[in-house]
Amino acid sequence: MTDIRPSLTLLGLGAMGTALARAWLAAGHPLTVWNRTPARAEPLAAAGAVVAPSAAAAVAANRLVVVCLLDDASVGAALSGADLAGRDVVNLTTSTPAQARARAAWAAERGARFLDGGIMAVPPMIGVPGSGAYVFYSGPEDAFAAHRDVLAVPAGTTYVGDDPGFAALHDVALLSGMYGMFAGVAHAFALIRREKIAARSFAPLLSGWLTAMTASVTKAAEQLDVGDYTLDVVSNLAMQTAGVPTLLSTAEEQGVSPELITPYLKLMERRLADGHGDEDTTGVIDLLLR
Ligand code: FVH
Repeated sequence: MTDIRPSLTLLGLGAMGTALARAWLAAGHPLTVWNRTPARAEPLAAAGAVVAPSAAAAVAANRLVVVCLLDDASVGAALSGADLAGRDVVNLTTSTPAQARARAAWAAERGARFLDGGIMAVPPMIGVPGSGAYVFYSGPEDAFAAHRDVLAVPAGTTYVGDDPGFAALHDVALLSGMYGMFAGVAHAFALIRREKIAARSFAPLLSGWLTAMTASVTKAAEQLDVGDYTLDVVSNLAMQTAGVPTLLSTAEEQGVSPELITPYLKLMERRLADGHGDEDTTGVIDLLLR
């Protein structure tokens, strides 16, 4: 029987690149790989990958070239000697939106179509059905459509538009939201840390509360899109800001630095001082825009 699974090239065999490679190999895709340090390719050769002697040779092997390297500079270094004409380059290396746009223009000058990707997963989630792993893609829609099925093998795909910077922007926006949540979680655990409260008994209360509060994401979006930050407000900014001294005094009593939560609380106070006490906390977003 003829194998009709499309072949592809993968540059970069770090933790993520190796996980991607294993997923494509397991699904039966002929795969050519290259890595700056050749020893990292050996286990993949044993699993059926063709190991190219150079990045240029790997690029020459297939129309679809997936790149998963450390950063944008390493992408430039790896691809500098390759002929990209007629190639579809899919860059899963974490970049800023500006780097992705510049890299797309750079690839276009060399005759390639360019999709940028932002991976929302860690390596153990790759190629695992139901893990929740997915990748944001942006760039030319026809290029995405041409390779959607191959790209969907290691993780789900979410196309976010033809602007090549959008995948990176969505990726970094979600990660930023995550770190904001991690900051709140760290502060909450610090508050109980010196008491006779087991972290593992507190954890379900905290995660349950945070899960319930995620409804605020949808409401804030509605308020932003409508342009009315008083829309469906339940606990307005004036009411919420009245609780700031209690939050700060409790941190003081517990011997906990407020440094993680103070920036947000100060923005709430500024927005209130600007006369927006009847709004939701959504108005804080306007204070962040330079
Ligand atoms: N690992 C993760 O949890 C995250 C999940 C979300 C997405 N990220 C991004 O994926 C990119 C690759 O990450 P990684 O985990 O594979 O990273 P490393 O294991 O550190 O491997 C780095 C690879 O990059 C190669 N490399 C570095 N510098 C150069 C260069 N100047 N020229 C060519 N290749 C270079 C490195 O090669 P070597 O050190 O083995 O020779 C690895 O192949 C990344 O953007 C994450 O942000 C992963």
